[in-house]
Amino acid sequence: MNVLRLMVGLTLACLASASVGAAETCAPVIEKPWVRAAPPGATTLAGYLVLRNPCRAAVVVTDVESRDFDMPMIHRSDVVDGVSRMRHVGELTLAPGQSLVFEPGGLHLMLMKPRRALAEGDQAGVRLVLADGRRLFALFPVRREAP
Ligand SMILES: [Cu+2]
Repeated sequence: MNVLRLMVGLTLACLASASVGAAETCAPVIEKPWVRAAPPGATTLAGYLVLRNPCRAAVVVTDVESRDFDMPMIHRSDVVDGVSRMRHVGELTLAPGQSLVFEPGGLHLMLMKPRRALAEGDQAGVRLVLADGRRLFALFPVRREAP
């Protein structure tokens, strides 16, 4: 009887910790990553992706890091009075279930100062930094057109 009770208790404890663990490890997903191919010697490339948050909690993206660029940033393009301009984006919040599309003419990764030549077919390593300290890594293939 006591053994049975102990086992039931342990099982419940395991279930509880498993569900807490799942909530903590749920992470947004980088989908369709790519970097637009640029002429040799280009000092800036642009990266695109879809960032999907399948979690039950909102997530905040605060920065971007890359082993292949000295100065990666998150930018947003918009048109003001007929003039296109880019602004640095500080923080991006994704509600539960929300997807953010990084695409030409809108939100994009501005990848400045490449550390190596990146030709079509190469892959750049890029990480998005979350407010809670986690990093989302993806390989961004260099392509001429969107996948
Ligand atoms: Cu830009």
